[in-house]
Amino acid sequence: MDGDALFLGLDLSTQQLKGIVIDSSGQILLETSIIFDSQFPEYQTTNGRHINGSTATAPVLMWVEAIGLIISRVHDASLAHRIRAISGAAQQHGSVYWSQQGIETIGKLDAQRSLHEQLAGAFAVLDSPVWEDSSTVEQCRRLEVWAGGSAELARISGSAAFERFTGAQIMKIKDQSSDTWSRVARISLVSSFVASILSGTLAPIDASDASGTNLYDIEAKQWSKALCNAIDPGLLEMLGREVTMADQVVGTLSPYFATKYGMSQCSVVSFTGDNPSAYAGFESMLAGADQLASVISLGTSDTMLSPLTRYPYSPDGLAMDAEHIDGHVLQHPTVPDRYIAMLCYKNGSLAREWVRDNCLGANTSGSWTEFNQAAATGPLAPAAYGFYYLSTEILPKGAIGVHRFEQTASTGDIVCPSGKHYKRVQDFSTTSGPRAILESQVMSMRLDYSRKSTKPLTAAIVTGGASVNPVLRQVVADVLGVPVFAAGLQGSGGVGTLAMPAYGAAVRALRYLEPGHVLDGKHVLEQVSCPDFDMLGVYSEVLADFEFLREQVTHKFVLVGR
Ligand code: XUL
Repeated sequence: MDGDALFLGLDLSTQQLKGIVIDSSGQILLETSIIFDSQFPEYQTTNGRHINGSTATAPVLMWVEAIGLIISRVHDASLAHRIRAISGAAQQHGSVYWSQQGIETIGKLDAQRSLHEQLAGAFAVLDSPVWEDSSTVEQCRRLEVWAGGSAELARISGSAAFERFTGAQIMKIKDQSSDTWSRVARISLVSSFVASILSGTLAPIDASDASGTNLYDIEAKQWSKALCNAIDPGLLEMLGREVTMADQVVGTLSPYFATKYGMSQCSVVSFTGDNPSAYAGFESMLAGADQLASVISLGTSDTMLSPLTRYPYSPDGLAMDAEHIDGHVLQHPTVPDRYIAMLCYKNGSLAREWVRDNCLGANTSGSWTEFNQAAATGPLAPAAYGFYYLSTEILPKGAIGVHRFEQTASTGDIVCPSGKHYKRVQDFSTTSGPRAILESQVMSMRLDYSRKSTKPLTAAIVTGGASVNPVLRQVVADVLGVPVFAAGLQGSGGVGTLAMPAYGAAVRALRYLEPGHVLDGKHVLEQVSCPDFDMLGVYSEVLADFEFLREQVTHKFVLVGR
């Protein structure tokens, strides 16, 4: 391989666009981030999006500006001319609505003018629905009726109807305005939208990210014609009939970027969702780890990704528990006959931050150090449990509000399966908030994993911004009862620092040009926590009570805030 060759991986997440440039040994030459709120105050986003009740959107032109800016940063670092392939990741489920003018414009952009100025009229919808949106309850119900029920929709698409999934988002756009809908020429996911801007042509959606739409027939490996047609007879064409895999090329860099930044018309390899990109990234770095470990990503949302070697909902697959179809099954991004079980929790880092800011008591500065000091105690369970659903939760579906329970002698009005009594409290009597949120978040993962997979968990690899928190890592080890690993690069300042959706994408770009290329062992997978089996014993004993209490706060829309 050309020793000069470099590879760019991007990740357009909720709050930022990240770019990582690697060489062919996997070393990082540049890591740069554009934080939407601070870089583009004119779009007035909070944490990268606009929240209006249950509606969550992001300005598509802000994303366009960010794409231009990140490539200019690679250029400013004098690396752009050496890039041979680009791939990327993006938040799952969000949708971008192209106008006919947009399709015509992206291939013939003028390198003298800015991207967003030329693409101002390129979108029929300027505020793209994003994964945090939960305003499509009604559309979800219709989709399930069309599919023949929620279990049947899960069998087809890997998931029951979820508010944030793209199918329901598209239905809402159509329901809201026939005028807007008439101007929609094509629809991209956020991942294929970024690939489209870079390649100057409408990039196909990849199968793994298509699994987050409720419209993709995972076993048939094509869009469900019946579901797409039920929404609109033109929808199949709007989505682009063909889907691709995340290791396939979807185009070459558009002349706009090549001319403006002195780049070669290098390959653009398919973009995919952030979770599948991270998952595939770990697999390619750590041969065989996929068969052993689940990947737990601790970020704006927390996700747990576990390997599946067969599609669980096929008639010859595992019996589907119709009561527990809350999680998701995704097509593996690069291996056609493999799948991923995904559990997604919306109230991840933002909820942890809320507890840090609100639950440490007076005379504290609200720092992570103080949060960790308060959290680094032994198990709080069974003495108390805390559920912090600041925005409508995905898992358990529809849960909202802050709910705290404390054990009482025998006077509490809630009697759990173990016979222990609990009462709801407005606030804990001590500063238990930090410990309670970490425990309850990870106990939820343990509970939901047991409903999704028959395989015992053997190890967890943690990634994402919050995965550097040692107390959280230890809670993961103790509640799940498995060793916890984090990945990094030698000399990069420690494990747990690898931004995997973007890094995984850079590796896919590298591997596209040199299939089977083995990264030369500079990666480290280090055990960062070891389970304490006494603590594990406590959590195992209280799991049924935890499940019972979580049931109490699901679909009960009471906000017990501070
Ligand atoms: C996954 C999900 C989130 C987003 C975050 O289903 O909705 O994890 O992908 O970017």
